[in-house]
Amino acid sequence: MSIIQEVIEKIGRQDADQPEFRQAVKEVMETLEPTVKKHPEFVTTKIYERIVEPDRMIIFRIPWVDDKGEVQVNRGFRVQFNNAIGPYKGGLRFHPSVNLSIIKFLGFEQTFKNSLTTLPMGGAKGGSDFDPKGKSDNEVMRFCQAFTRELFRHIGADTDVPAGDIGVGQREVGYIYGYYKKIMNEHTGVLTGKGLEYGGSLIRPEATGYGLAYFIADMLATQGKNIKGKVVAISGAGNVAQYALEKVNQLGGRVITLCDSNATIVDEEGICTEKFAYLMDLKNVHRGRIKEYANQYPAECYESKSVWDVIREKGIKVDIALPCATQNEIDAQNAQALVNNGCFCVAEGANMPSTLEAIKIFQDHNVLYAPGKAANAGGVATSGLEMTQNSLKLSWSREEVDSRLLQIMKNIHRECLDAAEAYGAKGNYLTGANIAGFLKVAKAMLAYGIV
Ligand code: NDP
Ligand code: 2IT
Repeated sequence: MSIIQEVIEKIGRQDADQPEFRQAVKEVMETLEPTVKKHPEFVTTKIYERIVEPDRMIIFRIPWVDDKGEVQVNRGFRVQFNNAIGPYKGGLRFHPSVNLSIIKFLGFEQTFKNSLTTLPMGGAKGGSDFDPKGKSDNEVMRFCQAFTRELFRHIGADTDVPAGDIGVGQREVGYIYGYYKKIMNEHTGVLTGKGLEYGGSLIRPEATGYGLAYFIADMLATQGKNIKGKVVAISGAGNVAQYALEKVNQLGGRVITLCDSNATIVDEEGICTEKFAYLMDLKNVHRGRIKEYANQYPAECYESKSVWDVIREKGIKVDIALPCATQNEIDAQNAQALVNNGCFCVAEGANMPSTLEAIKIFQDHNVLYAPGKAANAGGVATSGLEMTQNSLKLSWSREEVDSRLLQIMKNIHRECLDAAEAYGAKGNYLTGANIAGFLKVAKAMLAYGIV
């Protein structure tokens, strides 16, 4: 049996109760097969076995007091996956579904993603099963402070730099950073995604969505196409979805869908300028639900259905699909429906939104398919730029950060294609992203010896 299959089987046995982590390991490891022959030194030093094992996993109790004076207890996580190429770096997720499997898969993916950005950042992820929905600002603040009371001892500007993810945006980063600053008495850039007044970077809020659109533009260009006039389906209605929508609009595409965990809206005319402003206000100021959009504008609203279910059931034609909500949102059935309806490009704003079976369908039908670790890397890359600005103790202009983001996305696109070609999988962005991300981390691990 190949070393790759041995590693997949070992994780299958060892982490049998961690389906998301096993899925991420299988997706990455299978594409690394061509590296085994070219790098016997990785086999003898057991790089493949070592890279699927996190450096450490921290799990802790978070007791806090709600507005009624009742004590609540949540579970906190920080998985420091790999710091071979730089300090641990990766977001925090607050969502009731959070468990060790999800945080491990995210930390594993982050390791390769961060490597692709070309910036010196290792991989980590953290979070809690805390549900921010329906909580008051004060409850969110007390929770964030309780979370930080344990997290603070594990992070640091040169050790581990958290940021946002699902359920963690600028409000939560502010509370966490403010409490860290208070107890440590230091103002270093220990979190990214901060507000502009206290060390945040311009373009960080926009970066994941903008970067995703820049990446698609480059993919389409390889086939002599562009975004202008294309019909685009976006899922989610949060940070990534919002700014992907804005940039696709700017590039001339027509976005017709959005969703949250309660409903999907379809607006065939396109969610353009004035509607975008309404959406930003609805989601970020009022923290409302996406179904309210359909009360404001002529749009269809489908309760309890994902964007991909609606596209399949209604036979809606889209050219480009951008899943920007959560893991495993596109299964085989919905992938097949996208292909049947003429979709020719799928780029992942979310982490691991396509199941392994869905990915196979995209690839078998020659869909331009970009995995999240390449297509959504603009967010963490701009976090890296925030860290640089914090170290330099200065702030770059919007134009400066945006042009660096654009260049990084172009580099990632090129790295994916070059690695895919060098390892016999021309045009395969998944194989290219995984191999390019892996090689840098593996070579650094090799240099350190057995540690
Ligand atoms: P937000 O919390 O801002 O938004 C998440 C959106 O997805 C919301 O509309 C939410 O709906 C929906 N959603 C979340 N979980 C589910 C679920 N289980 N079922 C249905 N809908 C769901 O998060 P982000 O936009 O930051 O993150 C979205 C995705 O992008 C995640 O996969 C994240 O890991 C990834 N990502 C984020 C980056 C960033 O910089 N923020 C960078 C790279 C990747 P509801 O409000 O109903 O929960
Ligand atoms: O998945 C991701 O890349 C993020 N949530 C962003 C992480 C970061 O450190 O900016």
